[in-house]
Amino acid sequence: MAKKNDKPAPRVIEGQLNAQGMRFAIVAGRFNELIVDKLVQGALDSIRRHGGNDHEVTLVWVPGAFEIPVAARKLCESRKYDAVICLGAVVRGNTPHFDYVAGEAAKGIAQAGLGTGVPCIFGVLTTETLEQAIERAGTKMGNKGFDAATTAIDMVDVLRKL
Ligand code: INI
Repeated sequence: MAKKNDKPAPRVIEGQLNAQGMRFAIVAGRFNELIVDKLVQGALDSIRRHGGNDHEVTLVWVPGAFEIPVAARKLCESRKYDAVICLGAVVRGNTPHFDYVAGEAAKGIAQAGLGTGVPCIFGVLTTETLEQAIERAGTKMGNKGFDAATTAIDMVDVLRKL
């Protein structure tokens, strides 16, 4: 029984990590494909381990991270998916236009989600070196693709409750 001076508890809304019946699109940038393929495998692993099904996943490859937003936006607008998971690897060592590629990818992915209301998840590695990217693609720093898919599952469920 509540005591006289007890403060009321807040109503907490949060997502459950159950991907059963959820439909996902994954957009993957082919540039640095060896790394991005590991992110894709990580994302699929998360979806499966949280009760999702490969039959509910569509994988779309685009040339590089710069092209992810236009494909992500179209997938969001199709209303066929509960979330769109964007995966890529932009490595500063590779290019003088790192900031443009990484910046446009981040901005465009955010706009696709905000403009459509479909959770559009930023799973693009932006690192100084190839080694740092490898560390985040299933070696000592985990797998950013797994994390991105887990975030997608969380967001689908929490948005359904709002
Ligand atoms: N695309 C990436 O996904 N990662 C990179 O590291 C990268 N570098 O280094 O240039 C990259 N460039 C290609 C870019 O995404 C576009 O595909 C290209 O500019 C054509 O629009």
